[in-house]
Amino acid sequence: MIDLPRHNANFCAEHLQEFCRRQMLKAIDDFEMLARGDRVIVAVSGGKDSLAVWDMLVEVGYEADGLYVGLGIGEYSDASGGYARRFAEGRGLRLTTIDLRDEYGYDVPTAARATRRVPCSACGLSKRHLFDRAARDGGYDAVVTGHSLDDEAAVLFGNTLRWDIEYLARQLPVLPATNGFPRKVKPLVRLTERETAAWCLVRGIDYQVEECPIAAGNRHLGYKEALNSIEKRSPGSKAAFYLGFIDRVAPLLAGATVAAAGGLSACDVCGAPTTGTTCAFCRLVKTAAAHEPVPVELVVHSRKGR
Ligand code: Q46
Ligand code: ZN
Repeated sequence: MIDLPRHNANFCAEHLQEFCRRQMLKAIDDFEMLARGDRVIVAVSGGKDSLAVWDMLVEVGYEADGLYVGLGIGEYSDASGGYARRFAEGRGLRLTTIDLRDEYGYDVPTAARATRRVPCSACGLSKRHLFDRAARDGGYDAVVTGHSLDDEAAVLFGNTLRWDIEYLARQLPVLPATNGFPRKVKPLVRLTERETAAWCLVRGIDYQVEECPIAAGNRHLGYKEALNSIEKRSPGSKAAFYLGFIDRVAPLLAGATVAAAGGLSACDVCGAPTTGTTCAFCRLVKTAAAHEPVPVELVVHSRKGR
């Protein structure tokens, strides 16, 4: 039996699966994420959320392939790739792996140091670019990510604390395809991490339990903890906060994003759409690949020292 206080219910394994599937399908329908027959590529990290969304999509009949990006974050990345591979092999699913060090000559700690970006910014830029490109090259209809209700509520909390209207306006569960960028969808926004962990448990999915060492102590985790303590006292708060925002506030912000620049052209190195001559990813690769490798410990320690 799995206890889900926000629904005031206990679920057996079978009902838990039915509940998770229903929540995912409701999100897909309500937010018009996918049409029947869409082919999707899932951004797989080896953690519970991305493996759960891949499993659920396949289970309800979508053609879903996976893409894992080896970020070079020490043992964490080595282990994460193993979980992704074993999951795909065990279920006969197609997983593509791109290793940043092998294919582009850098890793996330080195990119962070070389470009003086915070590691998550170098990491996010790399992943976004590679997922977008895989979707374009493979003719996929959408990129799927495993963002859960906890993730989205935590990001919303941070954006609200800063009243960052630009980010708030773009914090949607589905971003339509524009200017050569693929559609991006988050089918798990109605499910909590606890629920996706329960899904993995009942489905026999082994996943990376460790957090990325670079995330330790960051603001995002702090927001999650704050929301968890609110949720503990008032079950259902997280869903009310996030889904209420999407339902009632996001439509009011619809005009608040700076319209995507009209003048996009093809990157002179990789051909991806960009506002400049060379896209941000190709500029990052050039700088990071020329830098001597930086061990992850150096990046983690220097962040903690701040
Ligand atoms: S962005 Fe940052 Fe994550 Fe990349 S460096 Fe680790 S915590 S893995 S989703
Ligand atoms: Zn480029």
